[in-house]
Amino acid sequence: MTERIVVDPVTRIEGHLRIEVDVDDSGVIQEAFSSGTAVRGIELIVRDRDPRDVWAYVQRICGVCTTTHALASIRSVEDALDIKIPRNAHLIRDIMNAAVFLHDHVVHFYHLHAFDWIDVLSALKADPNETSRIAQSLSSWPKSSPGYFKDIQMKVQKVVDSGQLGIFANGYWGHKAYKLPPEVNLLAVAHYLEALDWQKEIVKIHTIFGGKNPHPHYVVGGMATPIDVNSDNAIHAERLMHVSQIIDQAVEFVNNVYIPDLLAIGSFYKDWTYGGGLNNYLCYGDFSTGDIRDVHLYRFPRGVILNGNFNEVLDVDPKDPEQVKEFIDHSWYTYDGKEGGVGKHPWEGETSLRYTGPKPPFKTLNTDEKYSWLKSPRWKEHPMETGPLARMLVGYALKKDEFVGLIDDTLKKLNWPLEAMRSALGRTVARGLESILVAKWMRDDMDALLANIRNGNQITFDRTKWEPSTWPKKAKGVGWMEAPRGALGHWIEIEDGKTKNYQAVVPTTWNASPRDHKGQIGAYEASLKGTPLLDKEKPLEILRIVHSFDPCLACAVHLTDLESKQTTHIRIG
Ligand code: NFE
Ligand code: MG
Repeated sequence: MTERIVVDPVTRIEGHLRIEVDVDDSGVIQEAFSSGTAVRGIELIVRDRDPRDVWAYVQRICGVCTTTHALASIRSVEDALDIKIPRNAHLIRDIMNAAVFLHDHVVHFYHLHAFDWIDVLSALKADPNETSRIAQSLSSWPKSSPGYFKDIQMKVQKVVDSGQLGIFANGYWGHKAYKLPPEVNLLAVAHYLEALDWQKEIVKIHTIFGGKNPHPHYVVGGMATPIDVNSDNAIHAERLMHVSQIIDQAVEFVNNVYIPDLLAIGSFYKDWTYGGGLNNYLCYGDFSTGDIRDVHLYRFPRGVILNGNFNEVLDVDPKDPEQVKEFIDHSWYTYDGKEGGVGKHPWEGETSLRYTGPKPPFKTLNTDEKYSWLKSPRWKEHPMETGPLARMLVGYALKKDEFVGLIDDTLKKLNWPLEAMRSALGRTVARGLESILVAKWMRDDMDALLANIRNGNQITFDRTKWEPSTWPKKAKGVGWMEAPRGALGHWIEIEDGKTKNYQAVVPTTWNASPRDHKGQIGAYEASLKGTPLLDKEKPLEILRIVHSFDPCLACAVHLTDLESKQTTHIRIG
């Protein structure tokens, strides 16, 4: 006998995600189903628009990865039209992308994922002297006195005494799956609050280089923000120093707060190795030290690991019509008016809402048929996991020094074999480890930018191919990148200066995808199978595993219904 458990909506994510699982009598998950339940989005409304404007529309796919869709979009147009951007523009774009990574990863760890591991109410029982001792043994971060932690404890006590838990409401406090001693819970709660302050600083990099956050400005051909160290009408020396300072603070926060916390918390949970999933990993690669089209210069390397075979990293080509395809057999779409059976490469892709069968609302998902607004992207017809774990493992399998050093060192600290990385906690650890790398690269890129400027090169934009009269009649391009949640691609077809077709295949679409034409499950679904739930009424383990991917359903479902039919009804409360 199995019982169906429904978690809807999954909170502390972006967008609308529903998870259904079948558990057996002993509480072990036998089957899992992942569904994006709200339609929104963008792919259709950019049709016929000027390709130079598309970034501004598609950037609105998401307000969490606040810049990634803009960057993927301008890269797709620049690829189609063979536009080379100035070196400074490339550096600024990478610094801005690095800022998104660090912002996302820190916010995810402390504000979205932490409460799957940390019991806030237990922090009230902590001895602040002991918390202080632990904090000082972990790092040199200055806020670590007993008085500081006592104040935090009183703050939390006040919230609890008020009877309104606010940001701490509805947690599974007291759940048996929580393992941290009260003192470590208090440390983590203190850093939860500090990280709230920190995250508003790092986004200033976007406000300086892109004018605002979220949704900073980009431009096809470079960056929209001019640099002139001596002018108040451009990014001048003082602003550049401000960015530089924020980068130093970011490096410090990652190395002295985030990573020590991650490893301290991880050490209490290292035996909980559920949540692994597919064992297939996909990376497009990014953060080139040279031209963005030179894949060999990527600091996040490109490649696929299939069936956990670390001895071979397979080549990936987003332009190959046989590699990346999206299937819709279990998605509320049609292809050429049909229900599925074929996959479409994004250049031939179709976003059609003509499916007339049952859609939300529903009691439980009709999982034999269609059950999600997400399509099912596949690489050579294999389901893939994408994101921090994929990036760290592909770098490791390719024996890149930076990756091998970090992973081996961490495995030693946790007394883990490599296989243990294939877990929810491993995914969370990988996200922290890549933050160390990204923070370092951000510093290096800023130093390179400052050196260029010192040498008199302030150019950030090249208008050689700005005018559509210089473009070919027809062109196709792909903008690929690594976004915080994984491999992101935008495919554009341009004709007569207009956008003819546009498709985005997004990290969360890979990870949260439903079953495909062969019945193969997606990464979330695979990661949940086999996990025991301690309390079916409070399925903390489901949240722990699904959150380890940092879901963004806003990104994953990014189309629009032009007929404005009601497709879903959401009741809050
Ligand atoms: Ni809406 Fe996104 C990232 C992109 S999602 S957050 O990272 O691209 O899957
Ligand atoms: Mg799409």
